[in-house]
Amino acid sequence: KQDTKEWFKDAKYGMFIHWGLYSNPGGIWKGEKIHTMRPPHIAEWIMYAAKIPRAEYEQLAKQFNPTKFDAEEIAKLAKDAGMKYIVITSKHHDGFALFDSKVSEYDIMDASPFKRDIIKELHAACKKYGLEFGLYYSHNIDWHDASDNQSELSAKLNPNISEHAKTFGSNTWDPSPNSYEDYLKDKALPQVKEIMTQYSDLKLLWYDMPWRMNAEQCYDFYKVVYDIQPQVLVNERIGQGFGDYLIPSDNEIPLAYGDEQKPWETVGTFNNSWGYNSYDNDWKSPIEVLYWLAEVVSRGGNYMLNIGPTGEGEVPIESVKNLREIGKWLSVNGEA
Ligand code: FUL
Repeated sequence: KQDTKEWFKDAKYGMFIHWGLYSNPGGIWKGEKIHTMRPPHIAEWIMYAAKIPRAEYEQLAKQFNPTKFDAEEIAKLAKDAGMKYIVITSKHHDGFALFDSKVSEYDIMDASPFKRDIIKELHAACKKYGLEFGLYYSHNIDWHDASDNQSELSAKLNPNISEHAKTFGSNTWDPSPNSYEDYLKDKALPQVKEIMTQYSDLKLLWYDMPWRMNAEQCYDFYKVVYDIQPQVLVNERIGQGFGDYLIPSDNEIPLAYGDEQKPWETVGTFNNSWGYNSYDNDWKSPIEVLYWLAEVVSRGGNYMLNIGPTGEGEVPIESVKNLREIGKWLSVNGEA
């Protein structure tokens, strides 16, 4: 992994993409702005925040037809912005896969009218534009298939745990009937195996929200990556200390962080949401983004800035405009 670490330390600036079924409602459910766990409201948590039953949320797949999606345009946008890599949500907490999965029918090929492997197209576009590629995969939280994410178990381990901490992030309103262990064995691990096998030369695997996972479970997610693509760096959010690189909290510039062995990366939103939020116009200006980039990079980290395409596959115009400005500035004033 040493070579990938060297590459990563030099890369400094990347693009994060949150895109999925939640991009269609864009933060609004049945006419109401949905408030997630803390304001400002992150639109990719809509299923959780509005407690949408699984069968009802599944209907969004039938409407997911992002015909304006153009992988090359996105890769070129990242390239022109001075970015060196892209990481996209192959599956977020809602459980829907943007890639061709044989393990689950809840994926872009079987459940949506779009029937184009988004990950494959973006992977190819990144290769074309000389960008490196990585994938986000929500291994623990899966509101569609992961039962209740071990909330009973965590209560047993820690009887004093608050109700909020016990269930936070779990589907308690309409949990899948299978067990959490079955979900890991039959969906999550096999899907990670699929993405590792289907997309070659990956650089990064971005896990998330490992709460309540034990060491054995986390180790399995490290191993499945290492066995197929040993060069891939796995992020800290795999859980239980198995990560190859560290991630501070979302949108955080840490004071002292990382070391020789473990580089780090701050992930940041362009407005306040990761997934497209139709009513959040609080966009970071080019100057603000450059401030974040300089603060993070001067402390030795990488900055991965997020875009959230709409349900139609368009990148919000403010992100496009600001990224282009930033790219111009970087090309004149030296790279990050
Ligand atoms: C968080 C997730 O819960 C958010 O939805 C988002 O993916 C962010 C990058 O990580 O912990």
